[in-house]
Amino acid sequence: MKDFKVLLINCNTMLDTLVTAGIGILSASLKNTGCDVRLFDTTFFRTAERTGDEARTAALQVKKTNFKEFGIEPDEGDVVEEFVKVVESYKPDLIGLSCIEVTWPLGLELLKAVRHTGIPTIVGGAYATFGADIIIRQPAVDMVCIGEGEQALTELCQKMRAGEDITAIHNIWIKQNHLLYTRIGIFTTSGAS
Ligand code: B12
Repeated sequence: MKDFKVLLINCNTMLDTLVTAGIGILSASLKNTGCDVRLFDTTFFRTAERTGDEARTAALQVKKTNFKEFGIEPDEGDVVEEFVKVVESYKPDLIGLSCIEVTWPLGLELLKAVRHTGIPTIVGGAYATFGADIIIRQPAVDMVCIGEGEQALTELCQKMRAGEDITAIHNIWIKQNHLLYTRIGIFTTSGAS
């Protein structure tokens, strides 16, 4: 499946430097099935007034950390512009956004910025799992993954690549032609597109 390209987005809060387990598992699973995978990571872009650690320091949760001492400073590039450049040069077959509720607004901004390309999008993670109905309403979102994603995403990619039906994959809600396909039924998406 090397000819099937997936761009994963680690939509992270600024300078929270832990790589999420979810992204790692998804990337490994996709690579095991032969997909070409790239990661766009928002961690090192200046996407907020203060870092997660600064917020936690203010809340007396952690001791102050000086990232500069470790040679870590936010990238000065604009996160949305850089993302558009990556999408336009890599030309993925699928864009997979991983986010939590606090990073969803940024993730949505990224997806909106590349909607003109027509590349299918899927959103997963803790927020997608319990806020799927909110996320799927966005015109820039085609699919939502509810719960574990490794099997769902690999099956989705295999089926997309083979041109097969993708409307009945476990854990995935999919919007197609104004209909929403879920495991519990098919719904009309009036108001969404
Ligand atoms: C470990 C953890 C942390 C760690 C490490 C975070 C990290 N970056 O790795 C620390 C302590 C640093 C942390 C910090 C925070 N956390 Co936290 N954390 C967790 C915890 C306990 C487990 C997450 C995890 O690794 N799960 C295991 C992986 C394998 O599962 P996963 O991430 O869900 O991914 C799977 C699926 O969701 C899906 N999936 C994920 N992404 C995608 C993308 C696509 C395209 C697809 C198809 C599928 C998919 O497939 C994956 C594999 O099956 C969860 C609670 C929970 N039980 O999930 C809270 C949780 C995610 N954290 C939460 C919060 C709020 C935070 C903080 C904002 C707290 C704070 N105020 O500082 C910060 C944010 C930091 C950040 N930038 O992410 C909330 C998010 C709630 C929400 N509304 O979205 C949770 C759900 C806890 C809760 N119940 O409130 N956290």
